[in-house]
Amino acid sequence: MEEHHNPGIPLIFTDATKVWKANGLLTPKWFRENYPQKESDVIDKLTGKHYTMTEVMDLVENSSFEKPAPYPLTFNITKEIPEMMNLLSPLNLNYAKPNWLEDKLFQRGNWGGVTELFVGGPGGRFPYVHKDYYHLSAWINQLYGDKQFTVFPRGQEEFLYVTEKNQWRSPVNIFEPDYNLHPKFKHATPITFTVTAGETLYIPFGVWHSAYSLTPTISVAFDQLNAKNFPLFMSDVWTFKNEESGKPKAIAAYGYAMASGAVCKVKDKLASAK
Ligand SMILES: O=C(O)CCC(=O)C(=O)O
Ligand SMILES: [Fe+2]
Repeated sequence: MEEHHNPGIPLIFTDATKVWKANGLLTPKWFRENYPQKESDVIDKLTGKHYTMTEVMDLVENSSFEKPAPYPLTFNITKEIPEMMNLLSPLNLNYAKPNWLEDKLFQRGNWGGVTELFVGGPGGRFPYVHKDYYHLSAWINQLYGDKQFTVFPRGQEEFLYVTEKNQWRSPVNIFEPDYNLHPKFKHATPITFTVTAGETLYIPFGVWHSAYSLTPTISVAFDQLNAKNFPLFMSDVWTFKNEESGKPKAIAAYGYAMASGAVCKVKDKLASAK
């Protein structure tokens, strides 16, 4: 926690996914054979339809650095491919604990408790540097191919031109920075590294990051919430709900989340007392 979580320095677990049946199993071929028609979250701008798994795999296997496939191409595993969850068990890898998003109380609220499949091709860049909504911590499990990540340790918001308006996304194009427009970006000290099949990347909550697919890649990402990020999470619940649905709904959601957090906190205490 002191060396990685607190300063916002990412951590790679080299073999945590060995407990998952999915480890070594998930390949483009496997998805083509098992779920050819599953629909991606992403819409093909030409046809107006969601890309199917077959189309996604065609896109990433034909992607190149000169002409990259759209990135990210995602699938909501929790909702669209729930039968895959048994290949990802225990979801927490026995490391991402405690995780209140695994509790039924938080699975109702749609507060980021989804397990997502990310598919990419060579040259595919996450469109912006960002921090994750609701201040959740992210666990990104690379199961096929190589993906490069860029992470900014805590305290570099100024160099990323984070403002009230750009609270979640930086306007800086970190891949091709324009130093005339963003001169302070010169002072940023990003950490750039590659995560390969079988490895798990932990990005602590509130830490700014982006991704760059180097080969056809498949990863499974899930989020983590517990007592550490709960206060920031609650503040986001209020802000997002208030903006989205107004004060009465925000009060209800806030109350529900607060009570759920209190229950999870007690459950943590009981579990650690065992
Ligand atoms: O492309 C990736 O693997 C990173 C995705 C990410 O940072 C996100 O969805 O918040
Ligand atoms: Fe993210």
